[in-house]
Amino acid sequence: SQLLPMVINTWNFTDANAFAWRILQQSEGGLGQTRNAVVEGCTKCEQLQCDGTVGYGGSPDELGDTTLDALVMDGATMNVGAVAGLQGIKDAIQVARHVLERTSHTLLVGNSASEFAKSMGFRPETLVTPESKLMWQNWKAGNCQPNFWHDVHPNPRISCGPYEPQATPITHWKEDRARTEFQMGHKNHDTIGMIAIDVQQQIHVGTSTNGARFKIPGRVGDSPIPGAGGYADNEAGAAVATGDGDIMMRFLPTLLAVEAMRSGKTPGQAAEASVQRILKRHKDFSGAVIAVNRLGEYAAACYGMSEFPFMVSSPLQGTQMETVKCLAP
Ligand code: SD4
Repeated sequence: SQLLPMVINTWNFTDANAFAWRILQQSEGGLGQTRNAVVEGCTKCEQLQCDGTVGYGGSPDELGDTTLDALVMDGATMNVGAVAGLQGIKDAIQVARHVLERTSHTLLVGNSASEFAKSMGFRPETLVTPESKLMWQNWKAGNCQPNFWHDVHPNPRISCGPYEPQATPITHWKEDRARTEFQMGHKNHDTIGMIAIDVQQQIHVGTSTNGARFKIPGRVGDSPIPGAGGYADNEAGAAVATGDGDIMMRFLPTLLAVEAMRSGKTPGQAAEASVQRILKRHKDFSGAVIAVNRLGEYAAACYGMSEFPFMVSSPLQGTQMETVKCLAP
């Protein structure tokens, strides 16, 4: 196929895509390089703090801390390595790769994931920056602030805190600490989800994010969950998702998309069906799904914004940004 090898990822994360693409070029047809490509491509975003929503120094939680979620999935073996709520280590997807390659486990969480990372030689560092601290202090003080979606969303949403107890206390919750049902902070998050395929149709998927702004500590989104934030199966294809993880993860949208392609749907039909599945039950989510079949044919579907940009590199077109119009409400 002239479409392969290829690298495709969510949002306008050009540098991450170009970097992954360069890694695929290190061997003819990208052979054997797809894991390196997605891991190094997502690492690039972590280092660049893409959109403030990947890597350190973004999306402070209620206590002002930044924690990271990441996943790597190998479409040949269906092996997965993932971390969630990783604290104090910047290289989330590299740690996820270590979970994949050095353990028999799939997902490590929180402080224990950090301990694992340290045992693998990763250096502990604070993920808090002056910017993330200020963002958190403003939120604590109850000041509204525009979020990071402003360039892609027609109506920038405003996030405001702290959470109010509900009028009717939910008594079974410890300390009556009920939050407002809807936290505006959830509405800004631009995960990188990346798919790389070589000429032999070997697929890897990677994701990395710092999750949702002002989340309750311990909150984990879709990104490190196989089938939610990303999924790969060499026999069918791969998909990645971005957006409102709290909602999306309930529907396993990337598993749905891959299974749709397995049963003969085009990537376009698969991506749209998976977004429609969520929409059927939730009208107030924003998100996007990219689907790629094993031939390298691809498509994206989205909802809750006007359009969704994504990056594609392939032999025919080099590295380019594309956009897709989102489904109408
Ligand atoms: C999350 N889905 O933690 C992730 C964030 C994201 O685009 O996708 N941002 O909810």
